[in-house]
Amino acid sequence: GTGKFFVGGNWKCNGTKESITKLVSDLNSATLEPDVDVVVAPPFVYIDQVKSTLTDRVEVSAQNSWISKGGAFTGEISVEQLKDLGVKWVILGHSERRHIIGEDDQFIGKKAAYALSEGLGVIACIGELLEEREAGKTFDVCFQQLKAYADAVPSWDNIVIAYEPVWAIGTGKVATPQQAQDVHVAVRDWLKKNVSAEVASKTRIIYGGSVNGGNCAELAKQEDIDGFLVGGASLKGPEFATIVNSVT
Ligand code: G2H
Repeated sequence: GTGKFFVGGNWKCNGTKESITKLVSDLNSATLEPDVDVVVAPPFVYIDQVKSTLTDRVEVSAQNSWISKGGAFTGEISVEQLKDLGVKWVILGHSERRHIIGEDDQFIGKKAAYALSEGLGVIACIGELLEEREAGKTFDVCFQQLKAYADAVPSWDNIVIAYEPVWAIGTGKVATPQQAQDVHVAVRDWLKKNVSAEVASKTRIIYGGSVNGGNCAELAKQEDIDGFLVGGASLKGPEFATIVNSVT
């Protein structure tokens, strides 16, 4: 792998004050391999609760952020507000926001550029739909999504790429280690040709889509898998710790 292993827990739109109290307490008492960046992304409304109770060992991410400076944008959350709460990362371009909410490449690219300009790290998601995979368009789709980030951002220093095939998300149908590895290699190759050899070798490419305590070890062995973005299994503290500790 490339650089430090990175494991993010994307809690999505799940949890209550009570369940999050339990999850934080389980994370605080878990043994986490020291050489792994660990990040959790609670729903906005629980970020402050998590920040004030979770060990500093684990950084906090948002699941979205507004495209520019805050102001008259009803219902949005600004990067400045996230920073005020001690948030270090933001997940952008997640397939649920692309395909359910309707965010497009350009909008996502602008959000990424703004978040980076304000000092947040960006977990930049990409990934193909099942019909796109079946039509042999996996690489084309991923490259187009990558290009939108590349066209918008001035630097890749603070970006982690999350490859999440949409057919594997929340379905229990995980990509095989080889399927994931093949796309990760293609992504790295794209970065090399279109950004720079340095960015290609330094940027962490993590896998997401039905990662759990049972399948993480085989995936983690792949040369170009530098960590995971975990949804469902990140809601259980001990299982999330198992995934963190699958670093090889
Ligand atoms: C993919 C992943 C986390 P899950 O969306 O981003 O979710 O692990 O539930 O498939």
